[in-house]
Amino acid sequence: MKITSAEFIESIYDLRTLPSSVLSEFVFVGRSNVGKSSLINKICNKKNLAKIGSVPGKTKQLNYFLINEKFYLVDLPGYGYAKVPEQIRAGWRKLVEDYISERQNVKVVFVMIDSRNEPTYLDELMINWLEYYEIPFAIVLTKADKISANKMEKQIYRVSKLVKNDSLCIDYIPFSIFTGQGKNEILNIIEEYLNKPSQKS
Ligand SMILES: Nc1nc2c(ncn2[C@@H]2O[C@H](COP(=O)(O)OP(=O)(O)O)[C@@H](O)[C@H]2O)c(=O)[nH]1
Ligand SMILES: [Mg+2]
Repeated sequence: MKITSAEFIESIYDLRTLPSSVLSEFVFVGRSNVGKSSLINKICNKKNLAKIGSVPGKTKQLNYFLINEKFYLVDLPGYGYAKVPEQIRAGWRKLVEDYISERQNVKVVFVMIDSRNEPTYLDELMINWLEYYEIPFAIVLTKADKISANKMEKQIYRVSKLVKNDSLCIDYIPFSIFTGQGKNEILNIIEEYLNKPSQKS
């Protein structure tokens, strides 16, 4: 799969205003600062498509990017930032769970976890939701350039313990914007799932 065109379409604050669900969606989720925007820019070969390092925890919209005029990448709001008040966090949970449970055209969710950090309760909750709603997912271990291969293996083992339904977990993908590691794996998954029927349809 080669990405030949990528454009920002819109930010969604209310699920009632989502674009029509004709096109497939590939979704990126993870805590604030995990590297979601950086990954989207990297796989699209565009420096400023998604904004890097904007105030963590404050972005509660879903960002839609149209790729090759054929499918969407969806950047879900980040979660688990310590300073976010409980009320906002509850809003996040509702928005994300409603999206995950109701959206018909989601093909794969990429759950992003920092290679260096212990997975959080919200990472686990996310994986539980995906298993409950039977949505295929892949786990991306971000900032792989910051740790050794040995530590990465340990991190994958640690993260794998959150997964109960191995048949839904497509892969564990170490990823780095600096080395490009993991980029082809992600593009291959998108290519493979693009024309598969969604679990819910
Ligand atoms: N070393 C390293 N830093 C990264 C990588 N990806 C993202 N970052 C940095 O992590 C910070 C947060 O990235 P961002 O993409 O804004 O995260 P988001 O909040 O999940 O969208 C920024 O300072 C990035 O430069 C990576 O692969 N390696
Ligand atoms: Mg971001």
